[in-house]
Amino acid sequence: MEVDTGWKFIQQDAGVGAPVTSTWEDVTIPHTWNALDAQKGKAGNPGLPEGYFRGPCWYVRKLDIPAGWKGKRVFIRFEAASLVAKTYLNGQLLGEHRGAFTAFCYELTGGLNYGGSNELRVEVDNSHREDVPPLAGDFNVDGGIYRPVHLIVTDPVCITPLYFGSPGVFLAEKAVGSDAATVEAQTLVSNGGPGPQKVAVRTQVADAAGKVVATVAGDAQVAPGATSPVTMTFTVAHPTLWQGRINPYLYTVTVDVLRDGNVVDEVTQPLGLRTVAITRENGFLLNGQRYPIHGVDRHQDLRDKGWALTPQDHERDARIMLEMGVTAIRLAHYPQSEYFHDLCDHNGILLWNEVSLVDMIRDGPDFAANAEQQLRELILQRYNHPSVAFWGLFNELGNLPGPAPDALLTRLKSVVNELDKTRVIVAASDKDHRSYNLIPDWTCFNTYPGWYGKGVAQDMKAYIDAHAQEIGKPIGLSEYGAGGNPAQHQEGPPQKVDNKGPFHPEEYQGYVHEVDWAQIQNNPNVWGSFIWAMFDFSSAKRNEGGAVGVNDKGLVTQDRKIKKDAFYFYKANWTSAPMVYIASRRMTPRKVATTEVKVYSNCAEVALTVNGRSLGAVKPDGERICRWENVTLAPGENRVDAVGTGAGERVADSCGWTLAP
Ligand code: GCB
Repeated sequence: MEVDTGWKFIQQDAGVGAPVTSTWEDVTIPHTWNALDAQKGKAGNPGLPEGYFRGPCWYVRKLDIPAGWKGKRVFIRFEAASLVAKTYLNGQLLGEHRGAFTAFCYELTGGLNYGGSNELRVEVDNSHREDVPPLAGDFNVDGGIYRPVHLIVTDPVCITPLYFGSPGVFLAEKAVGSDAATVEAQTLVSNGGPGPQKVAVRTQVADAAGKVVATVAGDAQVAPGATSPVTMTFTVAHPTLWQGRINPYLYTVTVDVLRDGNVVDEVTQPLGLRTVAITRENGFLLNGQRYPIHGVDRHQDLRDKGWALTPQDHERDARIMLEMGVTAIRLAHYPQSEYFHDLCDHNGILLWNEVSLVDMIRDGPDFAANAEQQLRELILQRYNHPSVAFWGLFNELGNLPGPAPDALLTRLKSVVNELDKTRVIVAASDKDHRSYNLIPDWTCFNTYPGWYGKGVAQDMKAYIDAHAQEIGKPIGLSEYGAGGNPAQHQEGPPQKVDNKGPFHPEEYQGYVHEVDWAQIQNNPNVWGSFIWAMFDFSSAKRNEGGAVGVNDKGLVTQDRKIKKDAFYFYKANWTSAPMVYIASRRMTPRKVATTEVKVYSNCAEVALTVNGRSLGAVKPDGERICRWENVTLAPGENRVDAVGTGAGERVADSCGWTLAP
């Protein structure tokens, strides 16, 4: 049961006993108080040191609990609250959760007034904390209850929702092949009743058509107040594997808890049977076969909404990425929404999930304990999603001064190995020759040749080769890219721009991606790559490229309205349904009469006409680019038409350019 409506909110440190007056706002979850202020950046919020409000705020929700729930158990589960949340029921503290990105759950049963009104109050505080990662980063830490909240009502005997916020069911794939798949299902059964309980647990697996293909049962004697694991193994004969975007086939696992033969609780989880691995020789393997990682990085962020994304917002993001041919997403730099995981399960997109250790760590038991807690929550909460292929340990440690992270990373790696041996352990480094680069199984690197630093985009290959040599195996590229403002243009040959300056032309971004991709694709030293970034996102400290508070390296604008040229460059490279796209279509009016016309297309051939005059047909090159050099535009309006053909298909694109010398 969702309890997303009916909340009251106040952006001040009201305290647990404060009366809820008319100054409290009505809000709906998902909610953040930073949707608008953060995007004005520091320039627009000179009074706020970080460019947006970070501090304690309060939420209140009345809960009318029916008398008929007496004898049941009641839980409240928050999918996330940023950054630290203290939850009170009828004035009594239930607990404090530290960490902005993972779910937490409390039992309300004993403190409820049945047949009457109750009050839930949550203090949510997104102040910077030295003991809670992330300590830094090129993104905002929005405050609020920004993901759904659920009220869960169960029998005294139930599958516990209290174990690290997880579903209480863990499906571990032991062996997956075309003949059979063997899965170990562990269920945590909790007894909230006064006496010991003998329970049966039944696990049923249904295929995508709903047909039951495996059933197993187990039982347990659970002491009062205790939680017991019930483990059973099932086999699916001749399984249909989850094959990424080729065939994201999902089974459904239903776990029932029975008391005296009656089902008293049920949890349903997705099951996608697949293996993921990386090898030196063949790169990334899905089910033992080479599979392309056409990856992008994504923040949980949207213009005018900040982190408070609705299901429809997640669906639109997934649609845009599917359109471009994305096969993998790095969820940078923290765990993202459960619903987004469901979408990726269903659409066959692989996910990289990372714990939010960004730029630096701190010494001390509190910081380490919290990092470990966030990692355990991440893994246990996302365990059953077939889309999850990678666990990430950090991003760009060493950017800010701090203690050496080796000991902490070694501890976190052992936590991953303890909980899950079926995914690949990765991390994103931007530092050379650090001992900790060798801690993840497959270290990846963030690099921006042609954007940051002195070099040019053509340096990518040398960078890849040097880093593959450093770690002694192929690398992943966890980030690469350039800024691009689709309202700014650069006529003539591409020229490097000042990354901190006000001019980030769309053309230069497209050029960097063309040159980068030429060096990445088919490079045996790269097992996978991720573009920084799929969407522009809020970063209050930035003021560049003609925008305040935005990182503009997205291939799509922060409001999702404009797909920049570079988006179509990848669409041409990563998809096969015929498409054709005229680059620089927004570059109008123009001053220079003689220009190159550039078209991105996956067709066999593209024909160009300008003002009705044919300029001939061209076959796309190795990066799916067609070029017509030295095209002369007429003064005033010009009409440009590109027609792609091949395999009996015909697709067209056109645009208008005004020459106004
Ligand atoms: C990086 C960081 C990422 C930044 C990006 C950038 O290397 O990992 O958080 O947003 O570069 O745009 O500078």
